[in-house]
Amino acid sequence: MRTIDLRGQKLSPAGMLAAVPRATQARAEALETATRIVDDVRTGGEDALRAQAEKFDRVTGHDLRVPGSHIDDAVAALAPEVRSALDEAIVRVRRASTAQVPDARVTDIGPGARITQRWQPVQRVGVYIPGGKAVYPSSVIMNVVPAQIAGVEQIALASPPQHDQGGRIHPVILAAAGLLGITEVYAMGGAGAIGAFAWGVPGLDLDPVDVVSGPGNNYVASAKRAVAGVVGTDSEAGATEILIVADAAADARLIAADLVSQAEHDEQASAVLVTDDAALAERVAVEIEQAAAATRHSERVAVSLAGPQSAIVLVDDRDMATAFSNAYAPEHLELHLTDAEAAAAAFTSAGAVFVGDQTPVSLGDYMAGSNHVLPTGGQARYAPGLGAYTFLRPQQVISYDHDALAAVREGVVALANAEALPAHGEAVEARFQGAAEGTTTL
Ligand code: HSO
Ligand code: ZN
Repeated sequence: MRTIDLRGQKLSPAGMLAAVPRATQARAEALETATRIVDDVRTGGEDALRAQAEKFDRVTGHDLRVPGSHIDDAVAALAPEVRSALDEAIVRVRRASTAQVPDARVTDIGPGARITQRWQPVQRVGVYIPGGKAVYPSSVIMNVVPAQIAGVEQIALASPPQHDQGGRIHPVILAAAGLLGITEVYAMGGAGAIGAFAWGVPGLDLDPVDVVSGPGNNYVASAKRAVAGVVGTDSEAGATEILIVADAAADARLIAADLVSQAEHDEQASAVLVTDDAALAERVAVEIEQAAAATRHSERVAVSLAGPQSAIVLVDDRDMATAFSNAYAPEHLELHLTDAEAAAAAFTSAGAVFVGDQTPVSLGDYMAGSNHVLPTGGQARYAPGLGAYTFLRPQQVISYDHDALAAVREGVVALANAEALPAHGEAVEARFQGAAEGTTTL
């Protein structure tokens, strides 16, 4: 892992970003391919999905709609410690997701004039869970629980059929769905699954959904772009990122462990340490060599840590560390600072902030109660992670009575005339003329 010394340099946010460029993905080609696959499903339905399963998953003759008994079997087959961990994670994510549902709010605009802001769940959601190199039952929880807490009535789940499981989907993914009471599960993968959710598949009784959520590779992300405007989608999750800001008192061993933990996901993962203490930087450089060599996925980790997207960054002071982190807007930010609680307020751009050295990202990946689907690639500058609000639409309900309308009657007419839309004004005037005059209450 390289060390970049930015001390003494007066860098703009863009200059800081240039020092540690993120890995980029080839989007144009993936979008073209994904669009073709999604269109195939729209026109070819079940046949197209089967052809795609044969081509991409090497699976034929499988159940596209997973029978309920398979879900029950998967739950029954869960190892007890995995089952209780999933149960505990569900309880915790439910608790935190509940706090994400805003109460309706009524605002009195004037006498007899009221606007209610309420939050409506979408009716139907399709959750996509990948099944290739990365098999994450925890992601089932992170997508399904917020949707359930939001009040979504129908949740369907899709995951690729596995060649080595006789065309069934990964058993622990299926079991996690079962624990959450999901009964509509499809063995279909990749861009085709996104197309099936967006357009529906009549032959399978699969109705189109309102929102598609869930992680996936470049093709899945591109498929979500291809169906934008047809369905809502969550934000695109790219390669995992961890940025740690640490001071002189930080524990180098813990920092190395946490950097390696996220590098384990992907060769493209970014692992960045930002510190103003050169001695700590040296200690971490030593620790991380050892930790990276000893870990099970050491090859993948080595590629991630050696890449230009990973670095130890030396800065002048806390202010510069904060500025760097806010410019970078990491998916995960860990604060290994003596005053971490107080310092957290200044770190405004991060998918999630992990405060203090007893709060590692891998806690958040499974058990903290927070969501692990978070914005990557700097999207944390403007986008949130997945939450109950992903499945909610704020909606304004407007209610005026006759007198309240009378109070703004002239203003509406004036603006309508100014826009050369006189019928707009006339619609208001109609309430004050003829039979309706004085009797209409709106
Ligand atoms: N760190 C990943 C989520 C995950 N980790 C799932 C383990 N399983 C992206 O936030
Ligand atoms: Zn992780």
